Amino acid sequence: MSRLLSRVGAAALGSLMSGSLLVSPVMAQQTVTVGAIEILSGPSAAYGTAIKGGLELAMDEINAAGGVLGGKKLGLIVEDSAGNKDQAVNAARKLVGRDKVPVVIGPTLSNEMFAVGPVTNDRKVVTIGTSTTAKGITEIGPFIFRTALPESDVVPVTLKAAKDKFGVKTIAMMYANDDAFSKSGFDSMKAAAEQLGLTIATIETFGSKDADFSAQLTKIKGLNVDAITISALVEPISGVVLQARQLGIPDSVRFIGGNGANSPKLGEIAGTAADGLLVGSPWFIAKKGETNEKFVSTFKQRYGKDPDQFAAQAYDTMYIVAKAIDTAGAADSDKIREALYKTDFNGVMGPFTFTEGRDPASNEGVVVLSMKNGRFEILE
Ligand code: 1QQ
Repeated sequence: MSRLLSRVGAAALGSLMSGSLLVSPVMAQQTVTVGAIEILSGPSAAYGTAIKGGLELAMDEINAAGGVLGGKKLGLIVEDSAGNKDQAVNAARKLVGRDKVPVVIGPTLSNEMFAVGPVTNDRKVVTIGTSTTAKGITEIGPFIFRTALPESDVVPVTLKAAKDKFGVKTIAMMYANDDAFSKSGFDSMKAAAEQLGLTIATIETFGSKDADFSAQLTKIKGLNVDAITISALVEPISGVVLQARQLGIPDSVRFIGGNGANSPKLGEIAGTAADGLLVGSPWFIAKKGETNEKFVSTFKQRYGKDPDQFAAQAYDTMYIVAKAIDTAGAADSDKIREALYKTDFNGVMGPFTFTEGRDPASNEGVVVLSMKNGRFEILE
């Protein structure tokens, strides 16, 4: 029976690709379902929850406007990785093997993508990171794309603003040494600091699950630095920032964060202890233009809270994926790849195209945000 079914499936697929009209159970399928692997539980759940919100909002809009491929609905299965790379790989195997999704969105973390990417790339399933910013993500293979700007494109803008606007000359650097994004973001920060001629007074590491950073912070306190760079995920950053102020590192010593800090969760946990923290961002809530204003208001209406950068990137990515499927169909990965390469999309992030290396082509929209009263404000 299953053999027969798969033969029917193959025949239908063949006729689909040759463009002939054969009515079969496969053809009758009215939904094209894509997969996503996101962090929906655990300490980093704020990222994946925002991403899921952005993906689902876009999906519903796309479906309300007629769906894809002449009236098929776009569907989405979101698997929770909990920030764990083994769980993320299992989710990928399920989405690819059982659900046979034509595209995987995510996973949330670079750390997860370095485990998932080789698996999906091997299976020739197009995989698109919306938040994976470490170096080397798209080098995993030809089926791996990302809409997230790499840290190496964003961090130099942030550090330059710290130097030019606040006279930052001497810095301490901190990073989590057990997470691929955190380490890679640190490398980008260090390269940018050297390029700008900043003095690096010390480099301190910690683990993403650590709760006590007093040894590192006490040392930093004695060095009289102008700023502290930190490359980590939002939970440990919040802990570091809170403890820094408790230990008497004054507010005048700004923190400078990377993509991990670019979440409202930071303000929720650290409150005003995070005030003054600088972060570069490809998107800002008050970004002018009808597309973004509509996105922000519908997101708020639906979820009862503001979207963040992660939601915005995911929202645009769903449109980009839908367009590619609409052009290429859902059966041929190479065609989906080709269609993605031709992406020319203007969404809430602004104009978007991919480079030959499947990264975002431009970092022109990057702005620097500063925390005030636990919320991000744009730095004028
Ligand atoms: C990465 C990141 C994280 C901060 C995403 C949530 O940028 O893992 O690459």
